[in-house]
Amino acid sequence: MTEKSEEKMTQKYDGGELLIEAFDDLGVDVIFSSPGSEWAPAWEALARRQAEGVPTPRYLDLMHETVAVGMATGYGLVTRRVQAVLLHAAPGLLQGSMAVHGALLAGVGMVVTSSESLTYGDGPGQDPGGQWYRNLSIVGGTHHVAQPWTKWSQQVGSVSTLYTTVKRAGELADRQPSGPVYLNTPLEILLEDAERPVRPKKVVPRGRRVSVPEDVDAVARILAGAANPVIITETAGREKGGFEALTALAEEVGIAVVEPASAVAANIAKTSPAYIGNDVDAIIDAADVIVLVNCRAPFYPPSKRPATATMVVIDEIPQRPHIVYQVLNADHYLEGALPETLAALRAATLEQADPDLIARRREANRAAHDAFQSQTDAIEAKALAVADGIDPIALSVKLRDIVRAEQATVVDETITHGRLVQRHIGWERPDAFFYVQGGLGQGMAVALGVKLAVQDGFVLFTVGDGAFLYNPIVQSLLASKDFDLPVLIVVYNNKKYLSMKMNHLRFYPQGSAVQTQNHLGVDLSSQPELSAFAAPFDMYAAEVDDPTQLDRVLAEAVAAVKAGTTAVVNVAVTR
Ligand SMILES: Cc1ncc(C[n+]2csc(CCOP(=O)(O)OP(=O)(O)O)c2C)c(N)n1
Ligand SMILES: [Mg+2]
Repeated sequence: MTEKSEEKMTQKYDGGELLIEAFDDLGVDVIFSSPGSEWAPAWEALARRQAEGVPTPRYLDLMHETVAVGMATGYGLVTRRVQAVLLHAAPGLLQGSMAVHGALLAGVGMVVTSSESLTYGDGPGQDPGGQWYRNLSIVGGTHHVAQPWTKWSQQVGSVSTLYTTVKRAGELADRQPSGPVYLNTPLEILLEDAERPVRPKKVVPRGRRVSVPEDVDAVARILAGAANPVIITETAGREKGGFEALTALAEEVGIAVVEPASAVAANIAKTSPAYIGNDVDAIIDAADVIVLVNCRAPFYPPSKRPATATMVVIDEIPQRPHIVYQVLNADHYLEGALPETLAALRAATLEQADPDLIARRREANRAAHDAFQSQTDAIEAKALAVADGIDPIALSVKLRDIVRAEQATVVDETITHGRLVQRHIGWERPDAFFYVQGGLGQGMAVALGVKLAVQDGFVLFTVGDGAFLYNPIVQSLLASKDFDLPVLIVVYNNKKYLSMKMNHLRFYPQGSAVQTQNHLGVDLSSQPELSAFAAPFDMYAAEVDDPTQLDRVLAEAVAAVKAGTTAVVNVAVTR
């Protein structure tokens, strides 16, 4: 035992020290915080460590809970490590709850913490402050509030169990399906002296699971004999190595890949000859084997199912506990870790399959890929020819050029333009695309968290005008400035909540709203110039509605971002 660890073990810690120690031992390297009065013990511990030069997680003060949680989500999406978030009591937790729910949907592991008082000033220890008595408490405790939208939620019982509970919470968050857990860390416990010495121990990586060979062989036999097998995937690329393993399986074994509009991650390159498009309905009855790879919700309505295809489900946790209703109709399950399972399946199928059949399937997939690509090219040519205004497809094509040139990562929070972003900006690399899951208004923060993770990498954030206005814009731009996180923000601005209008028209195609041209819940024409939010932060700002100016504006914006400042480009799109 080194002298240093000896000293560590006998030092008197308080709860704040234990919390930071536990985060450190979980491998947390950034603490995302939206401050509250419970965090003095954590700040003390951090300040002491910083003063003494002890390696310590980086601490970020963010000015809004959505920014703190959203950045943790973005950072976790790229690093695939458990994140730590400090919020304030019940109110801060409630403010951050939408983003925590977003992290639950996105499967990002994080330990979210905030406090409750235990004594309200009538205890023997330090006075927690009257605000806990008068303002902050919530009946049932904060951990009950967080329970429905976290993976696990608990109160820390005592200072003696704090360190281990925080580590356990992190390990729980990291297990599949990974997601946010919540810990109520009462202020009195954070303030309490820790009499017992800590025995610090780093958390080791989780163990991997594999499917047993018999299960893999059964599916390999089916794939080896299939005439027209198709993979549908939403999040294969969310697992480390998933993109590469899916690509190898699909291309080498001759399985077509469909990424539906519900895909939220880059799973296979849009240029892969195995990629045949986004239309599930087009293949559902023609395929003889459908392989769902990390695909929570393949068909809509859920009861829809293929006419004859055998359904294989490959997913470490196919039945996602946070989803209320889920229909998979599986004939076979493979539930090992994704990359390992796909690799084993590829090897086993290649061993059994007739090479001529595989060659024919690969040829057919390439032809389907080329046909989809020609369609895409034709759609783009038409959009680029529009002269009176900027078609959103034309904008997406220009952004694709930037993404390719800069090897950019795209964070997308568009709604009606989401399909266009996926099809026409697209992606070629693992982790090159993340759709923001859950409620609107987190995207800027997620993009900043992604930027924090990719460091010198280029980040493009695409967003509708409505979604942009849901974001804590000021607080997000401030975080961008404070922590030197330049991103390119492009608003697809149609001056409305177009999606709300489309929903209304679906239910009431000939209703009063149509007849009187009175569409409530839609109009955003009173919005201020959105790029003007950049001005107080000395960031690049531009508004553009003229297609002949778009290239210039985007080039200037890219140059600004590369020179270190965020750019807000507000593009008036035709629809
Ligand atoms: C927090 C939150 N509130 C409300 C909604 C409902 N909602 C979904 S899409 C949308 C409009 C988005 O507008 P915009 O970003 O301009 O996209 P467009 O519909 O114009 O494509 C709204 C209000 C939501 N998803 N999240
Ligand atoms: Mg809009």
